[in-house]
Amino acid sequence: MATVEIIGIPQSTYVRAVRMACEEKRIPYELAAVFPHSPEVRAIHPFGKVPAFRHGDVELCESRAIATYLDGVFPGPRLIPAEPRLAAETEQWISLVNSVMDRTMIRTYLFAYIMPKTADRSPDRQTIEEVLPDLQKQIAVLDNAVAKTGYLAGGGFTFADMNLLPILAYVRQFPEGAAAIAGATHLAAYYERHSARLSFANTIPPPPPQR
Ligand SMILES: N[C@@H](CCC(=O)N[C@@H](CS)C(=O)NCC(=O)O)C(=O)O
Repeated sequence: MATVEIIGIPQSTYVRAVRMACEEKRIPYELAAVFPHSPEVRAIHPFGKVPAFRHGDVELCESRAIATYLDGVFPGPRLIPAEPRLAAETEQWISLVNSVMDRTMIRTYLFAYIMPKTADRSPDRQTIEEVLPDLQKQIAVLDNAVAKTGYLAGGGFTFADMNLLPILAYVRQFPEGAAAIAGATHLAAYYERHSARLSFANTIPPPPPQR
């Protein structure tokens, strides 16, 4: 069978989610660690975002679409459950995380530390202070979401969890994020439990890239 290729830097949370999906389904894959907007990525993603994906003559972009393909083509545990309610709950949490929480936690909070726009490149304290109320509110929402079963959707590990865990891994590396997660007891337990999974351990990213 053709090789599965995941194209994009391993520091990307979306790349890591797709790698975790392959690991969970035991799909061998090759990682091409290239930056967004590089020619290899632009050839597949119209806006140059990572991950891009290739499997034989199938080229795809967008992590959620890639997960659908992996579920359809490869055996192993389902990333998005077939049962309608669980499928919808999985979609719901992927959508909420990608449309709201990614912006707060990664594009704003994390980037204020690792890619600050300050003149001396020190952490952007103003942005960090401004985003904190949203960050804390969203952590509380997630805490509530995992309180009952220990998963975002139903009682099993789905692509919704694979999509969230790489984000939490970054948030907890910085003091305000670490404090927010530590104070959210269900979410803290969720992170501790699922970060022990092989799919998570095998995809730990290297330090942020220097461009
Ligand atoms: N909706 C996309 C989002 C992908 C995305 O935003 N990737 C980031 C890296 S984490 C990226 O390529 N950013 C570069 C840019 O937006 O120009 C997906 O689910 O794959």
